[in-house]
Amino acid sequence: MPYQNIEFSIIQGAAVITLNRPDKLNSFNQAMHKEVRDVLKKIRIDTKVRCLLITANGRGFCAGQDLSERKFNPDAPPINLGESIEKNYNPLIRLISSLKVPVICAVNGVAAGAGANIALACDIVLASTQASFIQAFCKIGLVPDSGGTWTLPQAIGMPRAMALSLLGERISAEQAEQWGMIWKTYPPNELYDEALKMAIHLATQPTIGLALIKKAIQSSTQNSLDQQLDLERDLQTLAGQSEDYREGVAAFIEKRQPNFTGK
Ligand code: LHQ
Repeated sequence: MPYQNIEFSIIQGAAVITLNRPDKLNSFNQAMHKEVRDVLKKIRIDTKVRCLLITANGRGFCAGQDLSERKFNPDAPPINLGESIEKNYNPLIRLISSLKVPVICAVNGVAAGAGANIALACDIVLASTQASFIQAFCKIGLVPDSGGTWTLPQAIGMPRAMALSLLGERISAEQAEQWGMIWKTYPPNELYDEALKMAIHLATQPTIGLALIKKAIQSSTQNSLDQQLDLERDLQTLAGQSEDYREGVAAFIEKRQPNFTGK
């Protein structure tokens, strides 16, 4: 199906979503939200997809909400932003974070407002050395959304999360890497190739095991050590029943490369 605001392809088991409104720094309007949601729902049930890569065209990654949709109209009642969050941003973040397959984000340029927090909702965040991150919300009187008040303190701790959110200062991708907010940076001309290579690699790995790893790591934020130990036991029980576990052990013993099928 052709899309107007994104590009979508599947390359060797890796789905690739490319935000494609470069003249607006890929900010989200209603139509783009709908297209991304639509694709994410398809990916969720497509067993051929074993990894997702999210990136964008042009010099920016995503400047958050398209503010031209939010122009103040003195004759109309104020827009209820909570409704927009409920309809668009929360489902988007829930869809991304509940995908079983690994989600890589390749941040090719500036990521501002919800754009920054959409990136942080992904499992592995890579960025161009020319990229930057801005919690821009405070500059227009808003609160960080798209999960940023949850992901950011977890990633970089309270003091940095608070200062970034209150000041709206731009931080470079290299700073974000040093702080542990993202995984790695690459020169701009290498980012996409490296991200795709990683996505295709993950698409050849034990997909059930990776899904269970995601569940374990995500659950750790709510669990005590005791609960987490129980969860690890239960997840390992499931992982041990996968065909890929058998294949992994067999390949090790036979000193050959494993051929994981994702089952
Ligand atoms: C844009 C945008 C944009 C439209 C650049 N919209 N056109 C959730 C729920 C409900 C409501 C509200 O919000 C949210 C979540 C949010 O995301 S709130 C935060 C919204 N985002 C921002 O406040 C960031 C606004 N953008 C910027 O501060 C700058 O554009 C950054 C720092 C991202 C980049 O600066 P520059 O590199 O200097 O680029 P630029 O400002 O010149 O932008 C390039 C073009 O993109 C320009 O259009 P033009 O026609 O003049 O070339 C901008 O108007 C357009 N653009 N962001 N969010």
